[in-house]
Amino acid sequence: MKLYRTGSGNYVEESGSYYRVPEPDWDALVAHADLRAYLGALVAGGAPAGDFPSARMEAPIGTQEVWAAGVTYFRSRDARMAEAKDSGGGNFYDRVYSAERPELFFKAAAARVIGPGRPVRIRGDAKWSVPEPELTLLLNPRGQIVGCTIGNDMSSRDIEGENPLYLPQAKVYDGSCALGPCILVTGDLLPRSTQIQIEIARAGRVEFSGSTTLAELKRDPATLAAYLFRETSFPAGAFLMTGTGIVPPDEFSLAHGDRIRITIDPIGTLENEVS
Ligand code: DO4
Ligand code: MG
Repeated sequence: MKLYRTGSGNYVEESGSYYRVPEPDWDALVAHADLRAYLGALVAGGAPAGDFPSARMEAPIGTQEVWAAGVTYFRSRDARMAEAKDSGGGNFYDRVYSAERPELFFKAAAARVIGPGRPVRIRGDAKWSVPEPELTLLLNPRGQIVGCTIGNDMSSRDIEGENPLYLPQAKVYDGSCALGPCILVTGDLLPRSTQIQIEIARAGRVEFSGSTTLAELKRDPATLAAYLFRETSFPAGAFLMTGTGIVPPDEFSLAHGDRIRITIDPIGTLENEVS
């Protein structure tokens, strides 16, 4: 089942049909004692709504904070070590990749999250900007994984590489976090064979494409979630990006007008243009 937030309310999709969700409050939905059963009952008892196609899609978020895990794929470890080697910070990334405690950082307040079809941004003071396509968990206030979505952890690699202490500036700025198009509400974690794909088009041509699978994700999503909730409470729940396994070649930097398409098959495609 997929849960959508739109300008005209919330919808659940099952087998190609869309049903209106009477609960208008996203935070209340996320906090539901059993969201899957609640949505399942709506689908079983309701009539499909025909007005979904005309609804304006919004980011599937209420007031949740967005957090992110880093260096959870070998490819990400390698890229960070290379970009930070001149600053002497490379070794931190190697250590965190194999440490028991994961890297977790604050990514975005809900108000700063960009929805599907809306523009993401690159920093004006960065020279090397990339998208990071990431499976993103939705956690309820009890820290349970209730579903997942697609996240784009837009990043400024030159700022991050200059000094690891600049990470918040490389990661947190207006238009740096996109989520959507929906929440896949599932009781099971996605299989390790699940593909994450990205395509970046410039002036109508594919400038970069790449893919990875969840088999390359070194950390167990449930363990990442447990670390996030260890000593921090989230009364509205939280999103947790699980890290990137796709890094474009070093010569590549995003440009204004680029179109970023991230696909995780059972969830859908998140598409944003760089403004
Ligand atoms: O440590 C820097 C951030 C890493 C990150 O965002 C990722 O691996 O996805
Ligand atoms: Mg990332």
